[in-house]
Amino acid sequence: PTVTFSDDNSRVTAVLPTGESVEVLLYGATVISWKDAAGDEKLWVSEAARLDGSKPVRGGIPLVFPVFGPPPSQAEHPQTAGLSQHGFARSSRWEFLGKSTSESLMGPGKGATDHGAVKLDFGLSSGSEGLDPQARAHWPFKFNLIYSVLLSRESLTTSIVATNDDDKPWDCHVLMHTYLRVKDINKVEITGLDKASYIDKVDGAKTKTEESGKLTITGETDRVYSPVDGPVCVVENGETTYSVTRDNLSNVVVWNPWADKAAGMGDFAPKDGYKNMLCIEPGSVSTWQSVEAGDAFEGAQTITIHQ
Ligand code: TA6
Repeated sequence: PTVTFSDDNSRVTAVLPTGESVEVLLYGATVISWKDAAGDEKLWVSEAARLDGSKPVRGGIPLVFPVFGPPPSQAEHPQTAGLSQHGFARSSRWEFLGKSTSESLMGPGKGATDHGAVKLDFGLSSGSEGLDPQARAHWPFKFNLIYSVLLSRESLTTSIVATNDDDKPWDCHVLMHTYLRVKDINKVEITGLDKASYIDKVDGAKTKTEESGKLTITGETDRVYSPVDGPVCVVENGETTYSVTRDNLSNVVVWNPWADKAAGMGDFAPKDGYKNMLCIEPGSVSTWQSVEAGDAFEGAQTITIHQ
């Protein structure tokens, strides 16, 4: 595998010998591209996405920490009330900590057979000079985040270790806000959510149960599922194109803004782009994860592509 930095040091790209690639913006440690061996892009990034650090990226895989959604009120959750929507991880400049290739990942000698896998590590801590000022001002806890992006021939794994370096506990949400690229949202079904309960944020945040084994997207959809374990799959035209598995992340958010909300987002382009994207967002967001001093919260997703 080769790992290269852009001229302006804003992003790092890894390419496997068989052609698969991943590109990560240091701003937010945001994965902004993931291509298969044929060069087909698997993620959706808005054509109007800011990639200059002026605002979180509209697309790819923004990382949500320590709060999911709009900040709670001071009364509800004083710890995170002052933060902006989805927290500061996606709007901070992370450090590139290094790469490891398949030998070190899979054990000696295996790299040759599996045509390589490469893991990129990124770090952000309370002492980072790239930390979004909102964090220091509104979330004055000592923490250390390590975010890893592991590219293999048929999958992408993103994982986070959030360590509490303070002398008191703190709470967090963690979520990987993944924009998957789809050919036509009207031909998509999502499986693996049957019987799962969910909060329907488009319908008064009511708690409902997913009855059908196959969820279709026919309008604005914004649901926080608490599914059982097992993969959540995106099926297009009857063929599974993605399967998403989670490690220690109890929720899956399914979001598509549809036409009106897409029209209202300045950085969402083209406006009919909602037909080509579907957010499947593994996370732990329905309850606060309380991390004791010295402890860590760990969570990961693996997205497997099916040719
Ligand atoms: O993905 C679920 C969600 O919380 C939606 O409610 C919508 O707000 C989306 O995230 C995008 O949020 P953003 O802050 O990136 O515009």
